[in-house]
Amino acid sequence: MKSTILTITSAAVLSILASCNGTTKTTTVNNTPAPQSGQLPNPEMNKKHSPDYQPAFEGQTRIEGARTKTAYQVDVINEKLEKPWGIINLPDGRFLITAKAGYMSILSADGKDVKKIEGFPEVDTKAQGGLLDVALDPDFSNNRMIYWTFSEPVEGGNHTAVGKGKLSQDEKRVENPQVIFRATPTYDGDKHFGSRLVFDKDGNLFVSTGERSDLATRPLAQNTMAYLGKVLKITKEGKAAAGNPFLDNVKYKPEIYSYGHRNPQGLAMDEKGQLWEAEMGPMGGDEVNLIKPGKNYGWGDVTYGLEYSGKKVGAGIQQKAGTEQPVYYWDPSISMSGITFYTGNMEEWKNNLFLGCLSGEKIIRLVIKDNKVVGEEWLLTDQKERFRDVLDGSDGNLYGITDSGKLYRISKK
Ligand SMILES: [Ca+2]
Repeated sequence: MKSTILTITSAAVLSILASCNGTTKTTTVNNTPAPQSGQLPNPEMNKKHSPDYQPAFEGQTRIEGARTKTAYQVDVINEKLEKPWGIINLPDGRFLITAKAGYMSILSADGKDVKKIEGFPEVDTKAQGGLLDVALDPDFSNNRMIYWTFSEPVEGGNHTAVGKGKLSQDEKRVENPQVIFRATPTYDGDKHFGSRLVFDKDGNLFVSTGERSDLATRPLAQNTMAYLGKVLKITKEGKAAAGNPFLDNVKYKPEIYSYGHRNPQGLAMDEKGQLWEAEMGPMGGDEVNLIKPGKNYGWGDVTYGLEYSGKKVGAGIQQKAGTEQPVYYWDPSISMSGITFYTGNMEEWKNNLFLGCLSGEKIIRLVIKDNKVVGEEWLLTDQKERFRDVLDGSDGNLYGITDSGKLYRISKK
């Protein structure tokens, strides 16, 4: 099997050792000098789409570039996955990885051994749809329950749905799969399904949903009787979680935790138990948000991005009373997907937020202090890969999966 090893030294020289048929090739692919004090993380950030838009506070965008000092190694430990979308660890350190096509795989910790799990409900795989994220029941060791999101094909189109089922003892099937939640209204589209799953400390499930992209559905992100463009909090049975902010308000669906989101493909809990979300903006305006119960995050009225045509979104508002500002935003877009906080072996990365980027083709590291971004670093830019999800591995390493089917391991050297 072909294996690729990249080494990053403390002098910030990155080299590839590609071993193929017994020959080893070493190539220096990145010797960009560390950003000087006050410099942006990357010169590409100079191409703003909306130069007139001003941040709401200092440090909300275009923060100073950061540079990792500790040496680390990058390995591709599998490169034959079929369009993976979500990755988590099983309690024994193996990986559970979703395939957009509608199944999951279990990979050994070294990435070499792959077992397929089938028996999932039908998914709509058009464009951005498919079997999407996965989460383990906090009590998985006893009940073997797994939860997943997917685009469910139904009459009239599709919607983001949450399924659950039991992993069979032989790990080949999901038993008694059930759909516990449907983010209606159904729409005949193929974009912006969200979606990520994160359990809270009480065993309830956060679910993020997209607003389905089209102008026809965009206003539903602000419609509190629709489930599109939301962060929801549900029980393991798919009901509104106790303590949700709108349980007693008939103008809101009781499962809603926050609203006004565009296409949130990133959700992660930090070490204090705070929920963070990342959502793609249109042309510019990709956001990282700190999610608070009952709050409105602005989309599709308030954004630092522009329509893909270059026109303003709506009235072209970036700040509005009654809406939450992003903790951080990007213009130009970095197009993030999955995110994770790091708790691993690289001391200087502890509690940093890592974001897998799609068209941005990199992993971004954000240094966060007192809920403000104080540094940003672009990692693996030379790989030219669309990173769909990142994982804070239970073995202390960082992992990433790509649309091209690779599983990356980033470990301390
Ligand atoms: Ca927003």
